[in-house]
Amino acid sequence: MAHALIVIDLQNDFCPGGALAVPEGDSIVAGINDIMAGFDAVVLTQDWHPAGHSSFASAHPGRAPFDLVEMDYGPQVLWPDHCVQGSQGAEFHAALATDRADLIIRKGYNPAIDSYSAFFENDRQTPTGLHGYLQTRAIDTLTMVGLATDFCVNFSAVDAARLGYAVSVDSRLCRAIDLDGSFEAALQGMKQAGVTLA
Ligand code: VGL
Ligand code: ZN
Repeated sequence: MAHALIVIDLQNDFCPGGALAVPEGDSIVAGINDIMAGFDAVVLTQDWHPAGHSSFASAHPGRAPFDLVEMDYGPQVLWPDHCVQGSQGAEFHAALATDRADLIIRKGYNPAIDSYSAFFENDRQTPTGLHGYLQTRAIDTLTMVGLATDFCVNFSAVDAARLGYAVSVDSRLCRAIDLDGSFEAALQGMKQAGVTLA
């Protein structure tokens, strides 16, 4: 069986200077490039929102970025506008070795629902297609790295474990947003789901 590296959302808007910058988000790029050759497959995810996306605070009059709201599918943090389709902010960090990717999976393109996870939208049931891809390539083991530890990496890792993959998150090659204790909560949640934290 085979082992894939899943690189989550290493995009300009999540790096210093970007619209939703993760502290030191760019500091993991070189280390991620360095390990790519050791995997049977490399998958990149790309947060890819239409303008006016429902996860943007700007789409909710009277709301501010980082407010928590209740959507049909559950609680949702409202974010600054970020990773708008076709924008510079949605591009991968320029130093990321994107040529090595076998697959780039985009997520968050549905205007009405966010998608933190690489596997499911935030209703936790609408698939992105990644599971099918990995199954057809006989990949059963995943290492996850990227941004942000407490949101997209966390949701992706927990979903992967739930789907039956052996999952490890290399936290040296991840960085967190850390909103109201979200980093600690994510570490606990991943451990509980059976994710190995390196
Ligand atoms: C992310 C917030 C909004 C992430 C994406 O990549 O962790 N966080 N969209
Ligand atoms: Zn997003």
